[in-house]
Amino acid sequence: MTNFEELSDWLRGWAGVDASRRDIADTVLALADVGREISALVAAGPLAGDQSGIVGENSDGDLQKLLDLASHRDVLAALANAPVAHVGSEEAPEPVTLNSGAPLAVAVDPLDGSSNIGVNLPMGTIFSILPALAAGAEASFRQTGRNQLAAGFLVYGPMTELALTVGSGTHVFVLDRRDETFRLVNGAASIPHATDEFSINASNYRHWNEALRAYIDDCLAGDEGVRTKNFNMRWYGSLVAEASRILTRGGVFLYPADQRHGYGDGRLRLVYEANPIAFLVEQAGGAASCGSGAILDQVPDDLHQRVPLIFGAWEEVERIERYLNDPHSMGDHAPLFGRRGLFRA
Ligand code: AFP
Repeated sequence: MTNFEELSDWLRGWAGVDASRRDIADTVLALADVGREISALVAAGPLAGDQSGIVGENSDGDLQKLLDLASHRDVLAALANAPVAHVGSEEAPEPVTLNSGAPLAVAVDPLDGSSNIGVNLPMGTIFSILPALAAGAEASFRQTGRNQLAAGFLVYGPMTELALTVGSGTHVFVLDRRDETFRLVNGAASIPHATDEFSINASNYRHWNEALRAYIDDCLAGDEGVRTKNFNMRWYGSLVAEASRILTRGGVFLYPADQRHGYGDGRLRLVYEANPIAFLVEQAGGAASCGSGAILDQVPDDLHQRVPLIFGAWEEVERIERYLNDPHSMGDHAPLFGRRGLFRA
């Protein structure tokens, strides 16, 4: 007999007799159920057919793969039976209305990390639960991240993991394959305030601004440079896998704005990627910034808008903000411009 509390019991204990909390609990359970299904599909790989076939483009020009659309379809089907009025999905140009008058709106990336399909690397599903506004779907997805009632992500990796916050800390559950139930393994995820591990796609180095290059240069210089300590680097190509690692052992993640066409606000989307991650991270004692302010304070003007995303150890996030906004405050630096980075000839 296991002593790890089941997700359904934990949610029931949190919700009690509060009708609004029960609506949130029912919605989280619906998402956990569909996560279980997507996890099985991902785990089957080519045995479930060609999941990586390109079938179209989403509104942002990202290629859509069969598994992207299957996940989107399954999430909509699951939420149709939950107290959810509107769904804002990465895979649909406009919000989808499911149950008019229902109390909740859900923003979702049905399959994050789809560039990892077919190569046995982690993927996931990210969700943000908001109050549905009487003004309708568009308005419901233009609320700041501070209005989120709950947020979470599933990681389809060696473990199928659910990270969840309902505003009282960040909780981590793992799918027990013996009885297909999610069980609580960490009731209070906590991100250390300092770190020596950063996560960035270094192949974009030449596209970053000088301040960001300076920050990464200083990390790479290790104990021979101004940071006086060595750093490690990780990049999984999957936001949820990076976020899971940072919730577990700390670190800092950066997907900054860069000079490539279409990347002026980075790659990640504010409403259904950055906001839920930021809620989970802040609830775990970390910080999440767009480079000039808290992610959760950003006011969306479009469901699919992008935002630069820096999150994790709050001391490191604050340092990166100083590089970006007050580089001369970094004191013991040669002028940022003309610095020689390890990546430059
Ligand atoms: P995909 O879902 O299109 O693979 O994008 C995943 C993602 O949004 C995020 O999960 C990763 O951290 C990031 O993109 C990877 O971006 P790069 O492919 O530019 O490294």
